[in-house]
Amino acid sequence: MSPQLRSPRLLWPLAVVAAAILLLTTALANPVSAHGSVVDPASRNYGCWQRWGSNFQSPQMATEDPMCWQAWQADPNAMWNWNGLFREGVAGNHQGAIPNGQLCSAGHTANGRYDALDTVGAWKTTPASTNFRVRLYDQASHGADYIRVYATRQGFNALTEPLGWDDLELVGQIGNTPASQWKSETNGVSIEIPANAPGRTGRHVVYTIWQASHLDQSYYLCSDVDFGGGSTTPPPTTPPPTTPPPTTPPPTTPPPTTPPPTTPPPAGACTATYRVTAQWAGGFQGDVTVTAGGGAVTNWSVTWTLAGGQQVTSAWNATVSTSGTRVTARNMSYNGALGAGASTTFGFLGSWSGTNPVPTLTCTAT
Ligand SMILES: [Cu+2]
Repeated sequence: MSPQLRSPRLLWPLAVVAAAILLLTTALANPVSAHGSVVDPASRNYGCWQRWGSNFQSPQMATEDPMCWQAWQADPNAMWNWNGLFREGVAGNHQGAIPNGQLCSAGHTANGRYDALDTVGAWKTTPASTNFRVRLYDQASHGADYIRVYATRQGFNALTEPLGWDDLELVGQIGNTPASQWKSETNGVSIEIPANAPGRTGRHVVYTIWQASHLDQSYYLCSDVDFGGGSTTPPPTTPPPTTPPPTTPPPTTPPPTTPPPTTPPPAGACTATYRVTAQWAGGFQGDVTVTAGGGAVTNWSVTWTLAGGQQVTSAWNATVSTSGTRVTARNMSYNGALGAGASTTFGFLGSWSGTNPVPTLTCTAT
């Protein structure tokens, strides 16, 4: 994934050649280290690298892509190191660590290498539907403790306003997802996070926080999108959310387990409890805790019936299939075996409309 570096033309003025050699030297002295970024919709610096990495000497960058140009002028390493935009030791307090107006540089991380990504202006956008997916590419196979996707509120003007925390609404998230569950790539892994940002049209910023499962490493990625593509797509019929999305993070402590039934279940049996951990207009996150009964189990499955038009859109720590309104969740290879009384939890994202009742679960074990 290293950029194609082209040799400078012989007829170029000496100063341009010297500058190009300086850039080449800088690039070679700072090999791209293995981390990651949001590649679709492309983060600001990944997008610049994608469009200009193989053509970084072209003076056309200044006129065709002025935001990339100013960032390139400020520090070419912001693009060469498109995968290094992270902080360490934030301990989950993202808003405390990153001041308003500095969200795209992760609060001037890496000695200011990415500061120019905070510049307000006409960054190139990726056309997107308001029901979209964020693709995160992780070259280091860190996996995630969680990934949260935010979008700016309708009315926010990304061409004139610095991005602040109060401009953002949570529009998608996933929980703990080890790299083994991500899609394998030639160099690392990738994952798609479903997101739903109804009621938006035109230019917006999608902000992704990736809490990597590696030290306390958190990544902050700004992607510029054009919802509806600014074209003939009719405005969405879904009304904007009337309830604010949850601001509390999903709990990091396991949910309480159900009290043991008064008659101990037979060996090999299991029970399951269901909890909605977060809910917003049109979407929710759920956790299901599976607990083995009086004997060890080697595999389990949990079934329930969807009421009120719910859908399961993605899951982690279980394989979930839906047939009609019937949902079946089966263990992964690594969490099927449970000792007597032991528990494991899987999670999922769903959509809902009308009501979102808690279903009755059936747990089966072998
Ligand atoms: Cu890393």
